[in-house]
Amino acid sequence: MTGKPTVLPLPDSDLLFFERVDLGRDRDRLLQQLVDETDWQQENITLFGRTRPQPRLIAWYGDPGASYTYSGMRHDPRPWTALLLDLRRRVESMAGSPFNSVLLNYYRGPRDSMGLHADDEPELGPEPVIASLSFGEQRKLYFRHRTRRDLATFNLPLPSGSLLIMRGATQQHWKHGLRKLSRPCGPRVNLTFRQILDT
Ligand SMILES: O=C(O)CCC(=O)C(=O)O
Ligand SMILES: [Mn+2]
Repeated sequence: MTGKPTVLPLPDSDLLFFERVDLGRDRDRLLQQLVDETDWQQENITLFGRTRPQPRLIAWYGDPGASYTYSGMRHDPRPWTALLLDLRRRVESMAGSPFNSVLLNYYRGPRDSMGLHADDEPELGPEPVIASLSFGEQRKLYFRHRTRRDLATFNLPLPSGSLLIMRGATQQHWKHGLRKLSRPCGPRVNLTFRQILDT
């Protein structure tokens, strides 16, 4: 059974956290299935004029037309698989919000990571609801306020089977990221369900 969500105590945010959600099947099998069946892509990232492979693999799935522009490139989604449709339906009912796309991130080991960013692309609208489902290795998402230096960095461990819902003005005030680790760790897959507007 999915328990009650916790409201995370971060000023200028609206964050709901389910420590463990009921997905109707085993989390380890879901991780393996997502690793095996997803059409993973290796994208590049350009920072300070240097281009290198992103330190993770990604994949986009969604409704036709729910395309997304980042790093100046338009990405068209792959059609939903049966598994992703099933996860979407469950996540929509827990978040109380519809989603027309999902970004999957595959962190293969300790050196895979995501830089500090906000999900504030114009196609998500000013107050997006983003539902983030994690499987595999527990890693910490860290949050940093964009302007208030008096607020400490907030670290949120994301266990396998947890669901974090980011809503309201969260993206306007906070950035988040996932650091590399200096110890060995297993694989992790994260899915962020999103609603792309004006498709
Ligand atoms: O892997 C995570 O938990 C974070 C993913 C994320 O922030 C994103 O896909 O925008
Ligand atoms: Mn994000």
